[in-house]
Amino acid sequence: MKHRCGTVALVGRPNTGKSSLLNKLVGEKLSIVSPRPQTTRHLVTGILTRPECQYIFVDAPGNPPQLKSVLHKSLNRRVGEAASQADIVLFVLEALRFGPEDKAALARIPEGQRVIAVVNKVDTVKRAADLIPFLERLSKTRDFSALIPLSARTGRNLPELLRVVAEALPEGPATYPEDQLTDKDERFFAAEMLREKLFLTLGEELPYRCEVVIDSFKEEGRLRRIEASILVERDSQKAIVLGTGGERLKVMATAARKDLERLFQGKVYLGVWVKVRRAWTDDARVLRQLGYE
Ligand SMILES: Nc1nc2c(ncn2[C@@H]2O[C@H](COP(=O)(O)OP(=O)(O)OP(=O)(O)O)[C@@H](O)[C@H]2O)c(=O)[nH]1
Ligand SMILES: [Mg+2]
Repeated sequence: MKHRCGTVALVGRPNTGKSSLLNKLVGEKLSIVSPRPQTTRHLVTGILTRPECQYIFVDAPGNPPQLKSVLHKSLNRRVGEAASQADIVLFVLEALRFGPEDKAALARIPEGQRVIAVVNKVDTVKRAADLIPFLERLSKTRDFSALIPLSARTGRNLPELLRVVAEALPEGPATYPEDQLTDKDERFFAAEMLREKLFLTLGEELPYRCEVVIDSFKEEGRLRRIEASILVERDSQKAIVLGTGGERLKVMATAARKDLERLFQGKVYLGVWVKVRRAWTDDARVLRQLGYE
């Protein structure tokens, strides 16, 4: 059998489980996950190397349902790029749910691109018989290469997905060394793990008003010394992120540090500040500094 290698983009409306799926496929928590929509803001690459195939998965942000800010427009553009550049696209949706936001996300995948419908969260389906008519209706909405019901949570049917994807990838040697998991650097993960805690801890709109920047990242022997800032848009938001006596920030920073120690397999010092940066989600200059185009 010939060796295969290629890129596989994960797209879909927010909250369908794209990041969870990427993590489960590569066996490492690379992409942050939360119960809230629009958690992912970057293209996160996760590489799975098998003897016969190297899969380069690219987890994309969920297509924002409304383009309310410069940030949203930038995210949407990135999803489009990821979808058009990939060898194959996984359109991720939730079992028994195919609504207007899913349709809009599907419509943004360029015509002619090969698409597999990944029907995630089948562990939530109570009556298995309901799935068949759903898959039938779904199959009429686009010429999918395959429809695969699975669960990123339990791992059910993931081997089938890998088999079908491998068949669709071009023949060729591996692009990355076999032990490489991602193309993102440690700074990126430091910012993301902290941002995840904001999504898991803060209520309402606040996580969407926050961004994390890494001010410095130093390796001192086996210790990684990281200084980070959380950007918010208003003083009142800063007070909420800090919590009484800075207690909330401390809990979030500790949780992020533990994730990073696991990921980096070494000791981490994580110092975090909160700074007010007005209207950063609409400030093209600030967004560029943050790594969005
Ligand atoms: N029951 C169940 N829940 C799942 C499954 N996969 C993901 N979830 C949950 O769905 C929620 C959203 O998961 P994410 O992986 O962050 O979804 P996403 O598509 O990356 O979301 P965005 O980045 O916002 O577009 C989280 O609460 C996950 O735990 C699954 O297979 N079964
Ligand atoms: Mg995500």
